[in-house]
Amino acid sequence: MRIVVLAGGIGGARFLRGLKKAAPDAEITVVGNTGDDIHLFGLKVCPDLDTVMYTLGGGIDEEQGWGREGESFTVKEELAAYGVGPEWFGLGDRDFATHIVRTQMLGAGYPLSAVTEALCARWRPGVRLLPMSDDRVETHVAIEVDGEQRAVHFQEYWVKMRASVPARAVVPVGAEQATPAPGVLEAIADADVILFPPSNPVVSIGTILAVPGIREAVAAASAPVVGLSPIVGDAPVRGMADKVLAAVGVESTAAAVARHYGSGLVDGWLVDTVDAGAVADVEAAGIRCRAVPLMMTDVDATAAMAREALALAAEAG
Ligand code: GDP
Ligand code: FO1
Ligand code: CA
Repeated sequence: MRIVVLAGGIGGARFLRGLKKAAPDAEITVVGNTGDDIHLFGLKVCPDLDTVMYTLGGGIDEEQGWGREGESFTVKEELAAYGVGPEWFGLGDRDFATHIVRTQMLGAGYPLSAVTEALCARWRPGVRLLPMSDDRVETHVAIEVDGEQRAVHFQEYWVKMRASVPARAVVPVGAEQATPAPGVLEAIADADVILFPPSNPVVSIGTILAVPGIREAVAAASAPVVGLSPIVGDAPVRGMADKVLAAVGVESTAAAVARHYGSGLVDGWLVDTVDAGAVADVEAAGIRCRAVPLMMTDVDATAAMAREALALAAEAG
């Protein structure tokens, strides 16, 4: 079975670990978000691609959900000693090697998709990891500070500011000029099932869908599309999804996210059992809906979620 998953970072990566367990014989293609990418110290950092690669490759810092396990921060400390910032983004020594290899290959003319394939040759994530685009797309957040409007890079908004001020708008800069990476549209067209994991609907899945051609391809795909809500009990399980949903005028509920995607895009939607009251609302929007346990507490719990998503896809197919 060919499964295509549009994924961000931590939520998407953890879901993929369960999906691999639930469907060990499936060919899984991941279309990864690159809107979080940031250029630091002359290096290109791809947080969401790396989180998927490290998580599925067994190198992730499990408790944090991002970055390498067993990290040290000598390079970061030395950069700070030179007064070279920013200091608020935690790049570890092991992680730096990934960004050096990536930046070196990009500099030699390889597209991001080829770089990602090369890095995955080491990590062997067990899925085909494709960036959403080889072109540069960078998510910026419009905020208002002391009455003045400012745009900050998504990582600054989240990591430095902890999303402590309202987001007025979320802008995937460069998306309009970007084209899907090689293989992305073909994978979507050939898929038997397309899944939206419980990734951030705005800055992860929304950014992937903002690349011209991808939303259209998913909507036109013969495969059923099933999503899992990242919102449980009217709040994100972790992170700032509520803040960026508010920026796009979507309330932080499981049903509102389903409606935000729309029945033209998703055929099925899983909500957590605490949101069982939302099932009728989602079904009224023309989207099949089930309430099942949606907390990815361990791989087995996540595999159960993945099985539920595949079952709903089979029903909607
Ligand atoms: P990020 O790029 O690192 O933020 O990762 P993603 O965008 O892939 O996923 C972030 C989303 O995952 C957040 O909105 C969380 O609410 C959601 N999430 C994290 N853990 C869980 C979980 O156990 N269950 C569900 N349903 N959502 C989760
Ligand atoms: N997230 C943080 O909250 N603090 C950090 O210092 C941080 C550093 C970092 C370094 C490399 C990387 O690949 C990811 C990193 N993240 C960090 C996570 C990153 O902000 C992700 O984009 C988030 O998960 C939200 O998408
Ligand atoms: Ca991310």
